[in-house]
Amino acid sequence: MPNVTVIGAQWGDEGKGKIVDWLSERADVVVRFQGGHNAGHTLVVGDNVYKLSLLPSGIVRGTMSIIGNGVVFDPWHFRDEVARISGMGVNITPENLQVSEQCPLILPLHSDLDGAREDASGAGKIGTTRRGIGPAYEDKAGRRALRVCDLAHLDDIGPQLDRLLAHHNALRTGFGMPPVDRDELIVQLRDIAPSVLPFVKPVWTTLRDAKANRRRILFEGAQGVLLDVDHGTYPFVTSSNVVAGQAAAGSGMGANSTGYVLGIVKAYTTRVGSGPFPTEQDNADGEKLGQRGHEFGTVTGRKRRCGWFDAVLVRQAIAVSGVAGMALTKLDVLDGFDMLQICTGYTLDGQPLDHFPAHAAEQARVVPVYESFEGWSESTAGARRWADLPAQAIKYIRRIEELTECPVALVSTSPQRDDTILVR
Ligand code: 2SA
Ligand code: MG
Repeated sequence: MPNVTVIGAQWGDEGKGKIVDWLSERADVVVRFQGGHNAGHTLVVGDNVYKLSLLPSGIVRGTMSIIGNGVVFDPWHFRDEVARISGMGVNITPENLQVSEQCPLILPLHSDLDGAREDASGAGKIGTTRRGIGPAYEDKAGRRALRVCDLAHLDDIGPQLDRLLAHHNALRTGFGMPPVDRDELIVQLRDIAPSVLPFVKPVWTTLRDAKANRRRILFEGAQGVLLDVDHGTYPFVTSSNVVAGQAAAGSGMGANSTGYVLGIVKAYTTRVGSGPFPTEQDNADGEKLGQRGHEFGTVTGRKRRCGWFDAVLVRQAIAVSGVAGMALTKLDVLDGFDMLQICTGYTLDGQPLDHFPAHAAEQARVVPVYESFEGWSESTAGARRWADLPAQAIKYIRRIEELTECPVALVSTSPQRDDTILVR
């Protein structure tokens, strides 16, 4: 296996955790390169269900796991997630988990601001996870952020902290929140630093050495391309680049190191949070997809919106992210539907449109053009061979390949990792 970059090609929750787990058996290093503890990756290993938000999925198998510089890092969440997953019997040590010195820290003031903004936005709210992701990335770009390396230099933190608090206290006043207690924040940072520092490394050197030794590196994306801050349904997006190109910048490797790009694609569509969703089914079909697919947020428990497969959106996500092959997940959720629909194009104000427009108001106005498919009554759950799939399911998959102009490399038929069909 060469290096592989795994990204979500829809709005997240495509089942990346399972696929990364499946691939991590063949990898020597697993790296997260964007997002933070807003991600929710579920891994089912035998009877155990592991829910990861910040830790790379490789950790469950003991594979060397790296949190790259592109991740925004909440040290308290880190401590708690390490404790929770360790408590399930997973061995987590500085030998198998490393955190970049360069990650911006998510502080309590970031989640305060995330929540206050959402509450103040009324109908215009983004529907964030309220975990401070956006505000932390803003401070990184604004050159105000505290970073993981600052935890080792808390005596010298004054000027950077002053710059950060000058900005936040002004905002907090505007949102009716009290100013940050500077001394208390320093106490909190002193308290948490020992839980993080043993894991902190210049991770780019680990990756450089891994490359020199021809180790296989797996880059684990979070969220999905339609939530990318540039290519997604702006402003209803997350605050990082989610596309495969970010794997290089967010880990400290060259663009020539990120390898084969595998796009994870759910056999239908879901979205959590606000924003346009052309194929949404706010009806019995949507309910059935949600129930059969257990479509609730891993992190927040929020009910996900559900709808038909949108080939226009996936084709676009594949193009902007350079996806070489797809892993099609949750096919079994479609078992037993009489009819299935695939969106093959849109109309906008009566005119045909072959792509998703950039403008939010136009995104909200596009009308899907559907192609109908007869469903299948057989169960595909747990199928492990292409030959075990019903003819109608194969037809559905082949049509998705045609419409998205991308081959299906893997099909996933249950959350269990071995229920995976290698197509080619
Ligand atoms: P944020 O918190 O600033 O990143 O939110 C901005 C938008 O990004 C969406 N978003 C997500 N969408 C799907 N899954 C995500 N992770 C968790 C999961 C979510 C959960 O895997 O289940 O548990 O609710 C995720 N993270 C961010 C978010 O809904 C906003 O639309
Ligand atoms: Mg998820």
